[in-house]
Amino acid sequence: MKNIVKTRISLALSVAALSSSAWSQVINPSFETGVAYPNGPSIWVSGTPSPWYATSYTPDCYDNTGADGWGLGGIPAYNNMFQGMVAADGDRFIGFAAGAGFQESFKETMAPLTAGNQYTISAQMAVDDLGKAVSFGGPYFGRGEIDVLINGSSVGKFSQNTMSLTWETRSVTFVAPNASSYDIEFVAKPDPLFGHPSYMGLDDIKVVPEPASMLSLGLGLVGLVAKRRRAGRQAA
Ligand SMILES: [Ca+2]
Repeated sequence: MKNIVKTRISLALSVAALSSSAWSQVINPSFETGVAYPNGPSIWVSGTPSPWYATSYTPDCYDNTGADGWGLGGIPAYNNMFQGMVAADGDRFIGFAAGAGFQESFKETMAPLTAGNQYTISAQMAVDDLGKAVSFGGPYFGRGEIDVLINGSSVGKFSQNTMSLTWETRSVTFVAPNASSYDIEFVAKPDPLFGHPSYMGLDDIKVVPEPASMLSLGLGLVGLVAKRRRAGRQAA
């Protein structure tokens, strides 16, 4: 009897965890933990806190507190890029750019996915299109896109922002391939209409199973409980 109560409680907890919006396979999804700049903010080194790492050029870390990243004043060398931009979640976000001949990008290895299940990748995306940083690949007056890659293959793009300096939710859906591990990577792309250099912000990244996949996970748990119950009866 005790075991049945226990499994009922654990089932309830598991279902609660699955349905929570906090459920995500991404590690450090909002860039809030880890060291961004061991030697202080610099435009010459990547500001991606672990386990994130740059795969092309040097994405920038913004930290509204100014403790470890570019503060609310923005990046001085970039004419105060993202000045006054408050992180979508917590204190930090990443800014990265695409221009003539370069597309900044960064990546991490996520927690394992279930091959064949459908997942949604969502994030908060912003753009500083005020024409800054002429000397550093600018002027950035485009509204770019962000290419989303799983294990090196594009699974879709976060479409360009409709407003300046405003967080907007973007998402793409994909089916997890057969693999022993899963990398997620974001690649900055220039404005798709005009090719203008673009500098985007990204924060609050989530990779969550689609409801159909969650249902099959839930049914799996119910089956497990039934099995445990039968095993319990036989033992008793
Ligand atoms: Ca954040």
